[in-house]
Parts: sequence; C-alpha cells; structure tokens
Amino acid sequence: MQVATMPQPDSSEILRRQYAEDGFCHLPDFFPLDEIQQIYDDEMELFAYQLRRHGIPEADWRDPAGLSSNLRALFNTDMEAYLGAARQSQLLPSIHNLTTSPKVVETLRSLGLEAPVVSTKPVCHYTTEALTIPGGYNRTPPHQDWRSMQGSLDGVVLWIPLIDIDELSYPVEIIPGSHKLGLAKTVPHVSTPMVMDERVNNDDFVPAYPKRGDLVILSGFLVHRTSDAGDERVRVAMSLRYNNAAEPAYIEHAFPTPYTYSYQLELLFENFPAKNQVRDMFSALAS
Ligand SMILES: O=C(O)CCC(=O)C(=O)O
Ligand SMILES: [Fe+2]
Repeated sequence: MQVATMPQPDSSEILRRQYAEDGFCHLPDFFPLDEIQQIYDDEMELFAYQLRRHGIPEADWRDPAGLSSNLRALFNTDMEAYLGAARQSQLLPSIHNLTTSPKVVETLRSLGLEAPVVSTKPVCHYTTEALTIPGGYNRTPPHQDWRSMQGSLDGVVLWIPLIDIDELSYPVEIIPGSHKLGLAKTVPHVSTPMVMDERVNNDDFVPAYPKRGDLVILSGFLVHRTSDAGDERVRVAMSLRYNNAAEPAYIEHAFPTPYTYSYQLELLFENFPAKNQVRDMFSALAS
C-alpha cells in the first residue's frame, strides 16, 4: 500500500523559516578553519608592519596574550598607525574572497536575498577595553544595522568571529525576534544611533558564543549590542553587509546608499614621492 507523505522541507527551507522567525541564525562550522586563520594572520601582519617600523618587539599573535600585547603596544605608541592598520584590514583580499565566496552567496540566496549585493566595506572589530579610542566607543550600544545600511528591507549582516567567543570575549548579544519590530526608535550615541524604544528591554538580550569557523547571520532589523563582559584579551571579529537587489522597495528607491566615499585632492605628504623614490622602487623591482 502506498502511504501519502507530505513533502519534507529541505535544510535550506528550514533555515529560511527559522531565520524569518528569529531574525538571526548561527551556522556552526560554516567556514574552513584555514580560511579564517588566513584572514586572522593577514590582519595581524598589517599590525606587525607598523610594530616593526617602530622597532617594537613582536609577540606571537596566535597566542591571546601575544595578540593583546602587540595591539596594545602599537595603540599606545602610535595611534595613527594602529588605526591605519585596522582600517587597512578592511581591504584584505582574503576577506574579500570570503565576502564573495560561492557558499556565502548561496546561503544569502537561501535566506531570500535573490540577488545579493555587497552593501559596504567589511568592518573588522578589535574589541577590548584597552583599545578604546579616547572619546570613542569600542563596543556597540543596542542598535539595528538597517539604520546605517538603509538598503533592501531584507538586508543582512554576517558576523564572523576570528577567535572562539566565550563568556568573556565581549560576545554579541541579540534579541531574538526583535527584527519584527521594524525600525526602532533611537537616540544619538557616539558609536551608532542607540535603540531606545519602549518595546526593547535590557533583559531580553541573549549572548551568542560562536566559535572560529562559525557564521552568525543577523537581519538588518535585529536589535543587538556588544556585551560588556570581556577581559584583557582582544576579541577579533568582522562583519559583512549585504542587500538584495531584487527587493521591490530597494528597486523602487533606485538602490540608495547612505555611505559616502570620496577622496582628498591635496597630496597627503608634501614632496612625496620624490622622483628618485619612484625610480629606485622600479630599479629594485627590475633587479
Ligand atoms: O562586534 C560587535 O560587537 C558588534 C558588531 C556589530 O554590531 C556590527 O558590526 O554591526
Ligand atoms: Fe551591528
């Protein structure tokens, strides 16, 4: 006798429904560890170039204490150099490869982003109290990323730890289901507009503890923040943002963006580069 069975949803359908319900998902072991390690090493190499320039002894950056002492040493010696290295890390090919990797793009599609497009540059996070820029903020207050992205309604943030996250590594805290609030009310904050809305309670935040290789996906509307719970170790993570070019409201608004990108017309350093510097560089290349 034939038994009628309901068609079973496949795993990407289950994921999509879960994501639609919760506003986030945590995908364990999503990335090969060597890809994550490569990104981590590439980032640390940038800080190392600046440490070497200053003659600061380098510690082993794969050791949490070494990582912390390298970054703090540079931060305390030359904040411009620290910020330059941190900024430069946004432009690493290894990060851009991961941003556009087929598995990531496929996963975005499975969450309903029919035509995924990158919203803005990746953001690299180096989080610990000692690396707070004076007058700045090293963590994020409760916020929704859609307010800064202002792209498609189904825009997402991928949050990717480069180290294992535990209770004391400034975990990201989220409010499951808060994406359904839509755009929440905010007040100004030095870091990013802070959600201050009667529908959002402090007690509703829950921390996420993804490990290296895991992927956490957040709806642009999910309310989240950085936990205060951290120690002297540096928490290294990055976030990637995407929109869906096929989303009707985004099309209707002609693919707007709040991000501005421009450049300064004046030379940054007077008399640089001198003629011989360019010639010497190419001579060295030819030798
Ligand atoms: O890394 C964090 O603590 C928060 C990052 C975040 O909210 C973001 O990148 O949008
Ligand atoms: Fe965020």
